[in-house]
Amino acid sequence: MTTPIVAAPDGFSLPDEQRRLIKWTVYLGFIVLAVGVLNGLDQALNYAHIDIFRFFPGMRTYYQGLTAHGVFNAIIMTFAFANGFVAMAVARGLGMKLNHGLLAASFWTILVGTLLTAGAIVNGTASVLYTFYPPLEASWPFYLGLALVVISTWITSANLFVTLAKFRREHPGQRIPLLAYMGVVTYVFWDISSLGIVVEVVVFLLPWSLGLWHGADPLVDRTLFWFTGHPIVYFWLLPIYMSWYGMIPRQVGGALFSDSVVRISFLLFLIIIPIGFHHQFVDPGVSRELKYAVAVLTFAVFVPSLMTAFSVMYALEIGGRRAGGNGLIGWFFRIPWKDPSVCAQVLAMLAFMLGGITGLMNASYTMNLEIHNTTFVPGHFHLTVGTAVALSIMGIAYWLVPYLEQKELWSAKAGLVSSWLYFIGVLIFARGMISGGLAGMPRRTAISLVPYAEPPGWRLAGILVGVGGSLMFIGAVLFFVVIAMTVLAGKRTEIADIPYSVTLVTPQTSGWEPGLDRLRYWIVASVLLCVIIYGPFLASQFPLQLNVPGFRAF
Ligand code: HAS
Ligand code: CU
Repeated sequence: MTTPIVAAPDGFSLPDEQRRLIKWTVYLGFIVLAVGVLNGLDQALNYAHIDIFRFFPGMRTYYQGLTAHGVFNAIIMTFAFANGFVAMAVARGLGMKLNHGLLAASFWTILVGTLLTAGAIVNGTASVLYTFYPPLEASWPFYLGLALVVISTWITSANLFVTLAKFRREHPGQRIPLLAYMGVVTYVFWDISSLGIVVEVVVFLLPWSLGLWHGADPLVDRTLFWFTGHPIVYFWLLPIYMSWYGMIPRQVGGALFSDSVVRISFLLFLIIIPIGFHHQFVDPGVSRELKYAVAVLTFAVFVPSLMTAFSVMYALEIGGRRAGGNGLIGWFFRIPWKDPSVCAQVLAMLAFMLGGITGLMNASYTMNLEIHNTTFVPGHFHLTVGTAVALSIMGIAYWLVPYLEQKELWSAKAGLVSSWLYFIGVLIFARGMISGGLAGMPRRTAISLVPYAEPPGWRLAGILVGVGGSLMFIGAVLFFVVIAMTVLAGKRTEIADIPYSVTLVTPQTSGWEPGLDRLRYWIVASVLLCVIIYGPFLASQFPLQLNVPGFRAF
């Protein structure tokens, strides 16, 4: 028997004014993405020794461009997309409208935050990159803006919790529908994860930029940053998993084989938050034992992604076989490749397999010593956030924008060309970044300006990065054309519902499985592990050394 994973399987639509707010939240993400992507072209060409920085306002130097690229794409776009998409999916999953005041508050907060942060980057007072490590110092609007961007996600969380509480009151004894479950766990996970960066920015960096502290404590600030900076990557990823689990099976005519596997995978992400130290393997001042414990936990967080890989692959296989595909891999060619939404997301999954493998390499301590701070790392993360996430968001947009606008997609063909260009581009780009990194090419460096003879391997790597990055850029531009034309010139149509998956096995209401929905126990487990890993380290840092003066390099 197949069971829908939504509470209102026969259709539910959000009130128009809520749909409008969700639309503008998502569009804010797309606008920011467009600026970020433009700032990606200059970065990629830099590796091929082509310097276009001087031609564009807002990216006059390498570091200004890199800050814009990282902050806009990786922080603001992803958060805006999550605030809109996840809220919409939770509402749909529960079959209930959201709290309107909170939805509006979240939108305005992220809008003001974006304007403040963008203003500081564009006027050149915040070229501190997306990790903003002190003692590099930015002007206060940068930090305040980022704080507001994070607060907008907390407001969205509040909205999800209020709506879920109402659902539980009205449907006592029922399991949380899977689509809503994934969204709520994503935000609970993020609420805990974001505490590090909030303390760093609100307690230390913002007052410091206003002259209230006289210096910064770089190790403590870096540690707080990576407390959040690691799990942030799953806050980017989990909304995409919602689509891969909760929507893609439906879009390919398949089904999810297990409801519980999905919930367990999300709970594993929720529990394994405190592994940010794997970004600090080379930091002095962090003990060997702590680094070892975190390396082991990092391998553990590989598991829920492997579970996802197998579940989603099986869902694709069911769809492909139902469409007449057979043999070991014949089904793979029978999924609807002509649907740009499916095509983009399956290509994103393929890229993510390589992203996952490179992640495992990063996590291995001895390998990390080899590749840390080299271009290997951007090679890894353009396969993960840069493709698994970004290309999936483009794929989702191919049905989401038509749904939000009630208009037909402008050109499916252009969407397909865009997806393939982006995918082929990232493979070339990442090949360049990864081989360059293995040859010692540093990341975050204006390679086009290095005054010494390049070591072997750098030249070819740089050219591949330039060529691959340009293809990704062209693919992304085509995506924006499709979306803009859909909004401006799409034919009116009526799209009643979003795609949502069915599961082969009904969610159980007895036995151990309902325990997966008792979120408070899992939250306690998650917080406990954070305290065990971070508590002793942070306690050992007192009294804090707030004495390193800030400086502006660019
Ligand atoms: Fe990472 C650095 C380890 C995942 C993003 N990572 C970064 C940075 C970013 C980033 C942005 O341990 C740089 C930060 C900076 O600026 O310094 N990462 C990992 C590990 C994983 C991982 C172990 N990373 C991600 C994801 C990201 C992301 C996801 C963004 C969304 N990463 C590290 C480490 C560093 C690091 C170290 C520090 C490096 C350093 O020294 O600086 C794992 O979670 C990955 C698990 C993934 C998988 C893949 C599953 C595949 C799926 C697709 C299935 C395909 C299908 C189609 C279904 C196990 C789900 C198939 C069909 C067929 C027919 C085949
Ligand atoms: Cu990490």
